[in-house]
Amino acid sequence: MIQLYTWATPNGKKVSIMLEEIELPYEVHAINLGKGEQLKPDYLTINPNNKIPAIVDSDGPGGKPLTLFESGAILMYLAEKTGKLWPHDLRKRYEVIQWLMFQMGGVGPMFGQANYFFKLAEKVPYAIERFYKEALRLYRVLDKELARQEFLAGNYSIADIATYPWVGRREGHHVKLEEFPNVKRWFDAISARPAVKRGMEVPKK
Ligand SMILES: N[C@@H](CCC(=O)N[C@@H](CS)C(=O)NCC(=O)O)C(=O)O
Repeated sequence: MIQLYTWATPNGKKVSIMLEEIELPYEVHAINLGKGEQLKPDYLTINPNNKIPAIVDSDGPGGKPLTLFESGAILMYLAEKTGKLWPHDLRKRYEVIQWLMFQMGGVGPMFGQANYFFKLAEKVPYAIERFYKEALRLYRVLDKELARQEFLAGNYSIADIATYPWVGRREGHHVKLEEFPNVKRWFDAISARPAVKRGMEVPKK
C-alpha cells in the first residue's frame, strides 16, 4: 500500500492523478500547508525539504519500504514500478523524461512564481513582468509541441500528468487557453479522463 502525503496544489495533484491512472491502492494523508503541518518533525522524516508531495511505499524495491519526495521522482518511480505511462523503448522514454524535466525546471517554478507575484498584495511590476513573460514563453513552447503531436512525448505519459495541474492554475498567471489552441485541445482531452477527475479531487475537502 502506498501512503500519499499531499495537499490541494498542482504538485500534489500530479501524484494523485498518477495513482488513479495506474490503479495502485493508496491512503491519503492531508498535510495542511496553511497550518504549517509540512514543518512538523514527523513529516520532516518523510520529506526533509518540508514540502508536499511525498510517498511511502511499504512494498518498495526488494520488498522493503521506500520513502520518496519530489513529484518528478515519484512519477518516475511509479511508472517504473508498474511499467505504465512511460515507454519501454529507451529513446521514447527519454523524450518523456525530457518533457518531465521541462515541467519540473520550467513550468512548475515559473508558473508558480507568476501566480505568487500576481497575487501579492504589494505589487512588484518587475517580478510580475518577468514571470508572466516567461510563463507565456513556456505556453508557446507547449503549444508548438502539441501542434506536432497529441501529447507531450507522443502518447499520454507522466510528462502530461506533471504539466496538466499547472495549466489548470492558469487563471493565477492570467493566461487564457484560447490563445494556445493546441494546449487547449490537450488540456480538454486530459480533463475528460476519469482517473484525472478522481485525482484532482484529492485530498477531499
Ligand atoms: N519540486 C517540488 C516542489 C514541491 C512544492 O513546491 N510543494 C509546495 C506545494 S505545491 C509545498 O509543499 N510548499 C510548502 C512549503 O514550501 O512550505 C516537487 O515537485 O515535489
